[in-house]
Amino acid sequence: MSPVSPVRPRAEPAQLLDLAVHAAVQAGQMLSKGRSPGRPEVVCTKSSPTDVVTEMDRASERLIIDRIRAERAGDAFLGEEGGYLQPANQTLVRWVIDPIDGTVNYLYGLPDWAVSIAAEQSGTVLAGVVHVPERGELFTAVRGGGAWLRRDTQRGRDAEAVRLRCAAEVPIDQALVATGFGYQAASRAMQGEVVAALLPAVRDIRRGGSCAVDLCSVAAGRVDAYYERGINYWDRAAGGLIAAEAGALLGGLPGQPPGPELTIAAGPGLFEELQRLLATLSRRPGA
Ligand code: LIP
Repeated sequence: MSPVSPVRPRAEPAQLLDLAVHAAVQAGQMLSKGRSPGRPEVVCTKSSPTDVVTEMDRASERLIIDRIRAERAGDAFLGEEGGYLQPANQTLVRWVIDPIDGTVNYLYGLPDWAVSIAAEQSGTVLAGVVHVPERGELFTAVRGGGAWLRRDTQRGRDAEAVRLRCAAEVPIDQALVATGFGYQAASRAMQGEVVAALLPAVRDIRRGGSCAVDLCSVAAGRVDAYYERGINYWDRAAGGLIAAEAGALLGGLPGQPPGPELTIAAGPGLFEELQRLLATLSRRPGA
């Protein structure tokens, strides 16, 4: 007879968020202070020669995992840089970590990079934080509790949290749409064709360089929508919850959840129109 796995109680989302915030702020301080005046050393590349890993990506992921394990030894981790302990049991809490989302911005000294940490259980993200140290911004959400922004976190001040609401019912021709591009030349060529076809239909396009920051920008109404192909789960796990808790709809191709094929986030009204348009554009020959 196979052993029956013990039923674990549902983890407390507010406590998970608290731990995620502490780990993210600590990692953000290390990344900001530890950044050398020149460019950080690239230790290896992944999907293409421009898809880099710096020593700081690895140090950040190590710090976050060690910080969380010190309090929750039995949890599982999925980290962009190879974080370990895949769950044997779906009811474990799993931490989904992008130690630097927007690594190329970090490499060049541009401010839009983030530490992104989500906590999920049984496949549902319960809590998420996206910390943007160079802007002193901390975006947080727990499922069902709304999305929030606190500023000046780096300076240790307990700034008041502001509740976020995404823009709703924006007509597509008025929409400011953020997007991003993958690291492989062939997928960039396709992404270029899609964006060229979309550009005349919208207000304008933005390419910030971090999926996590883009999703928080949707949450804060700083852009009206975000879409991208080729996004990994660690890029969007925390930002996706924050956007959803701010009222955004998230999805992929029509009828699909967000995934590597397509990730879209936008307020009601715009989401449906953008999804239809992107589905048509990605069916075109060559796209
Ligand atoms: C990056 C994303 C960015 C996207 C890149 C890449 P990384 O993540 O956040 O928006 O366009 O393809 O996935 O590599 O900096 O963690």
